[in-house]
Amino acid sequence: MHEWTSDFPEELLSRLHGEATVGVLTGAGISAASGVPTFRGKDGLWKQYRPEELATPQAFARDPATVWEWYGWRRDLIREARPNAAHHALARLARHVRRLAIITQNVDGLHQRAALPDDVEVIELHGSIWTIRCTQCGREREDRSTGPRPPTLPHCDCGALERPGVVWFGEMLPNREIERAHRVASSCDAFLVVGTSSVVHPAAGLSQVALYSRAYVVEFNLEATPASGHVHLAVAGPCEQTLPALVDRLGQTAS
Ligand code: BV8
Ligand code: ZN
Repeated sequence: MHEWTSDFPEELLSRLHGEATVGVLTGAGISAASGVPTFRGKDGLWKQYRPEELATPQAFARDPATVWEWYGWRRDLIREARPNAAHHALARLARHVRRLAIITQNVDGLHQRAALPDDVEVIELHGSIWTIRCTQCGREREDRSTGPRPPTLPHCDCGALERPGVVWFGEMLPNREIERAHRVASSCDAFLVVGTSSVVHPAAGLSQVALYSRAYVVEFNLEATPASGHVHLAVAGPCEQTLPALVDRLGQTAS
């Protein structure tokens, strides 16, 4: 069902036509070239912690200061980061097709900073690092400051401790976002899976939703993942190179 390739077969190019609806699922690999560490790559560690140990409600209940310190460290990295050629390639791809929707597991907001056309929908499955949520009353607020710094932790007007407005392991994804993501995956002509290890559910299940809904599914990654076995095509290489190459190729066929 798939072969690693460095070229783009007609079957893919023909699916990315002017009337096509395209869904894209992105993961940490699309922001790697912007200097934002991936979760499971070699640079995925922070101090002696693995993300899975920090991105949980239990870790926050046990040691909110350490979890806030990790998010403050990531905020600083992300604030300095710029969208890379992969983010910009998706913005360019939107101009070749009728509708493009981006479903991202990333909380860095880099897609929205890549000059996307207004009609491109970005669905943040796991929330945003710039949102802060009250642990009691649930009030959410945008906060782009240098972030709470231990030992002073943010508290809501109601007096309760505030947490990062993201989805942690063991937590349900927001209904609205997962329903919108399912709608995109089940109604698109082509579904691109970019820079994700496809191990975290329910996001990782979206490529199969697309497949069962007869979309042409393409994976862009450096290496094989659990999704590789069921995609139509796997494009090997750094997505900051392969995605721009795909859009350049579309430009050639369009002219
Ligand atoms: C849920 C927080 C219902 C925000 C994240 C047992 C108990 C409890 C739950 C579970 C369980 N078993 C399974 C589960 C479900 C669990 C899960 O899937 N666990 C996995 C690890 C087995 N899922 C959940 O808990 C979800 N909620 O299911 O609720 C429920 C409730 C209770 C009990 C059961 C079920 C919530 C999942 C959300 C977790 N929050 N982030 C934050 O701080 O960021 S997930 C975290 O992983 C990030 O969001 C990240 O985006 C996501 C996925 O990782 P990737 O994005 O794929 O990044 P990764 O580093 O893994 O891979 C990078 C890839 O890019 C690699 O493939 C690499 O090769 C590639 N790459 C690198 N550079 C490039 C590149 N590719 C191309 N070009 C490059 N240049
Ligand atoms: Zn509150």
